[in-house]
Amino acid sequence: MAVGSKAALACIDVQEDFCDNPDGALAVKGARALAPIWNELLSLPFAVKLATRDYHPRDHISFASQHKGRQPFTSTLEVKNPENEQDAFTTTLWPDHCVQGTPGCEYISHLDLSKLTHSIEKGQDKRVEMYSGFGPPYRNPKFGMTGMEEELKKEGITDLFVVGLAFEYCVKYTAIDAVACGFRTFVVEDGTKAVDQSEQNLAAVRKELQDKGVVLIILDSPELEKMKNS
Ligand code: VGL
Ligand code: ZN
Repeated sequence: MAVGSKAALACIDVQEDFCDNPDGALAVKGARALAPIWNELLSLPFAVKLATRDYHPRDHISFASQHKGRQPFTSTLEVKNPENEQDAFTTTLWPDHCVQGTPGCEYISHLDLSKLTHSIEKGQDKRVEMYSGFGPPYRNPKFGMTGMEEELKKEGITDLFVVGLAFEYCVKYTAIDAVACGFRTFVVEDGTKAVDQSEQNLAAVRKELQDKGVVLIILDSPELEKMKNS
């Protein structure tokens, strides 16, 4: 790592409902098998090791069950900024998942929780969807940010390594926001899995990340080798 840099690890939504075998409500194929990789990363000397978790109320707007005649995975919905209805984005509707107080909302038991320095909850406001650990995509005005940016900046973090679930939703939007916050941002590809694992989707997500300034690496990339030897 460059002189003067300080690195953080962000494990995104490593929760029962997003893991398979046994399958959670929104299981991502191959997710649970990544636990050794997440734990290996958690054992490295990152200055901050944070996890985020999706933490929805029962009646969250992103649940297809809340909208008559809508289907999970295929129906979409326009979600507005509660403070400016012109500021809106269209998103996919989901099966009920990560409901506060249910087992599906818990971090998976394979994750070495004792290594975490921070845990950030997101998606508690039933009116808005947020994929990024930093907050919803609204900027006009900003609404419902989680405080993750402030936490990382308070610790003097310059570089952020992102892993977790799911690649094209919460991992992607967290990484894109991290670049916008000024962090050098890496997604460790063998530490993430997508909902749609078609080669076409993966290629499109990789391209979008690279276009936005995110660096794609793997566990054996030199960026992490330096962490391992520090
Ligand atoms: C996520 C869909 C709905 C994620 C969260 O963690 O990627 N995906 N809520
Ligand atoms: Zn969610």
